[in-house]
Amino acid sequence: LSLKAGSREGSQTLTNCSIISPLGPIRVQFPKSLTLEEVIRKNPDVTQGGLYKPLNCTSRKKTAIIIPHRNREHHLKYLLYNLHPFLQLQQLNYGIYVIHQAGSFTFNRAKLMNVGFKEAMKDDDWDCLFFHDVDLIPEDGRNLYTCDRFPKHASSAIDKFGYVLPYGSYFGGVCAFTPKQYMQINGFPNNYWGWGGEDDDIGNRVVLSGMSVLRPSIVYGRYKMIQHSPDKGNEANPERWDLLDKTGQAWRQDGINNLHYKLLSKELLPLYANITVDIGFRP
Ligand code: BGN
Repeated sequence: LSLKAGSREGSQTLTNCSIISPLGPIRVQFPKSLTLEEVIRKNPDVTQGGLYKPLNCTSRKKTAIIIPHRNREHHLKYLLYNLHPFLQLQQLNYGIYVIHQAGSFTFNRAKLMNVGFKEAMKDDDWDCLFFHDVDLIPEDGRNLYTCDRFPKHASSAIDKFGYVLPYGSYFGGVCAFTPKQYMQINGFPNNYWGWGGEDDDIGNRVVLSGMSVLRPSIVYGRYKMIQHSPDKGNEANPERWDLLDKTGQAWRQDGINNLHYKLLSKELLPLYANITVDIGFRP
């Protein structure tokens, strides 16, 4: 269906987008000798900084994808290869941000997400932010990368966990917030250094701030995880149980309201905005 209200793009009047392409299961591919140049070539309508908007209609949805990253170029290439066409089929306005942690101090996934939120919101008033692990590839086009009434946990069925939730409150992998929902939970914690627990903390924040978690069905929320050995510099965090015990007291003090970082560079690459940041280290 096409809606009455059009918008002007140059001299052309465009109608609002409605999903016409049949969305469904996707055969995720990992071509052996894939190069980034090839991904660029396959996405001619993506502009500098990894931005895209539908050519023939006006999308009312604007989604930023935030990907925390360090030393996973190989995964990033396959994610971009699969994610760009996935988002284009959904006819979204979108932008992809890769937030790269500089240096070799312990990795901090949640703090990088906070940086991504801050930096993305400087560029545009995104309706929705998807916080996305670099090694997860969505397998069904009906897993819409748009926001809802409550925060969304999109990766409800990852192959590594047998395509079901590993436990009921699992909030890891891919999740989505409107800016308002993000501010309501005070963003993500800044003090989880290393692997584990930060996603549980974020899930707790959603509930503590009076919201619930929405999830796509396990038919739509399917993801393939790219196999990898544990990262150097992202060892399991021995403090995670203690931190998780304290989320109830800590979430209002630690989050987007006390975020400090040093922006080292922001480059608009053909497939994504590359943000390199010094986020410090575990005190
Ligand atoms: C959990 C981790 C999550 C991780 C999932 C799936 C913790 C906190 C202590 C209970 N949580 O156990 O961070 O995403 O496993 O791997 O370790």
